[in-house]
Amino acid sequence: MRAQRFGPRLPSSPGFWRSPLRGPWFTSVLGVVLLGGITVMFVTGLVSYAAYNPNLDPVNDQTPDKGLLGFYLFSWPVGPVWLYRLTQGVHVTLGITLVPVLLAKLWSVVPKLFALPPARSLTHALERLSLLLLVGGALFEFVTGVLNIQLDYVFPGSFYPLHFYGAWVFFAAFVAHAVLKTPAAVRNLRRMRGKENETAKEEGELVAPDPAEPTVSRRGALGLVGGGSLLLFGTTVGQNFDAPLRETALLAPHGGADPGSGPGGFQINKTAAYAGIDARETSGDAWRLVVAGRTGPVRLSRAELLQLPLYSSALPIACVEGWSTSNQWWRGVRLRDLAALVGHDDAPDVFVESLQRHGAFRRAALRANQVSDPRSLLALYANGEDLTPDHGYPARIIVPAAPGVLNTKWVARMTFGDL
Ligand SMILES: Nc1nc2c(c(=O)[nH]1)N[C@H]1C(S)=C(S)[C@@H](COP(=O)(O)O)O[C@H]1N2
Ligand SMILES: [Mo]
Repeated sequence: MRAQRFGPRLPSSPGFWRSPLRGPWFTSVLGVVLLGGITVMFVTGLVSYAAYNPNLDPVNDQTPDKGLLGFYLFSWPVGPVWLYRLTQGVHVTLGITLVPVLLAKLWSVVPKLFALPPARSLTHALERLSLLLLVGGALFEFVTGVLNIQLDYVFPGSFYPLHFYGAWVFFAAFVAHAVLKTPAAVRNLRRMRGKENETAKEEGELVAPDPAEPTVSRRGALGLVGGGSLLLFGTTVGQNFDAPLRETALLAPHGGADPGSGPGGFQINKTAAYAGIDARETSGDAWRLVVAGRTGPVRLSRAELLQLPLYSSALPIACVEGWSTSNQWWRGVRLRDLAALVGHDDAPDVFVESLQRHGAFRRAALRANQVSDPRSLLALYANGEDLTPDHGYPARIIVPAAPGVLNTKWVARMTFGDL
């Protein structure tokens, strides 16, 4: 009998989709949350890309063909010191928190993906094409982002271009979609306000023509989605802080290394063992820092570096993967003093290389504004003691407000100027 009323139960037939939850109100609430959330994701994502100094070719730039898409790039500032900690903490924490909302939103409109005929008109065809880019783009951005923070760079090196170009494709479709749909979403929410109860009648193509018995109210379903988001938030946000708060970040990858509780007791990204750093290369006899510039190169042992004026800075480490530490006390030689040592009285850009022979982050370039800042150090101590091997002994870079990836560990060579 049903088959007669609604035709065969294929996903393309409206009768196939029977959940009584689907309807303009449910979709509109989720849509409005995503409109705000994803806009913040896009802005903090672009900002994160700028923070890498991608115009310092070729070391930092993972997307050399970005062309016009790099129009907005600016020199990342050196303060406030927690700047990247904030922007990237928001990007990653919010991204994880929005996962249930995104999934619920996709679920709420899934009948539309199967609707036939594929296109009723040119406008309709364009709208569906933009929907495909929107849904595909959203899934692509969330999946690549989550894989990157959870599985430690499944696509080494290629994550940046994938996530960056994906973001632009997705956001173009998102803007088109938001412009087309926001008026209807606002109308739906206004119309349903107050009236939203189990008996409120909704109309529209999302509403199932042959609904099943409800097992949960729409508000209940929204509560479930919100509860899921809250749970993800609560088990993620702790990674923006040191122990013991960090222990609450059950979903954050904890890596292989426990940093312990001493002066080196803050999060470790790659250990010395992982990076292939041998204690023999970092010993007092073997290790020399090579500093090149207008004059030089100069070779300095750690003992000779300790003879130079030493300064302290309280700075955090903030990783692109979304975790960060609170301020640590670093002590070492100012980068601008090292620049002056090789003939640069006005600090220029610098190219930093580590002892590490393989791996994406063994070298990085810093901008003149980062080199000249008095808080930027080639650190020799952390929290009053020698750097630990895992935090970059004998010497590492530490720069205010910058992404962790620019804070090269186990530094072997610094080349000032002419990047
Ligand atoms: N040589 C080298 N330096 C490096 C890395 C690396 O893999 N190799 N990782 C970078 C990244 S991505 C981060 S977030 C910080 C982390 O520093 P930490 O391990 O001392 O917390 O180191 C940076 N410096
Ligand atoms: Mo990082």
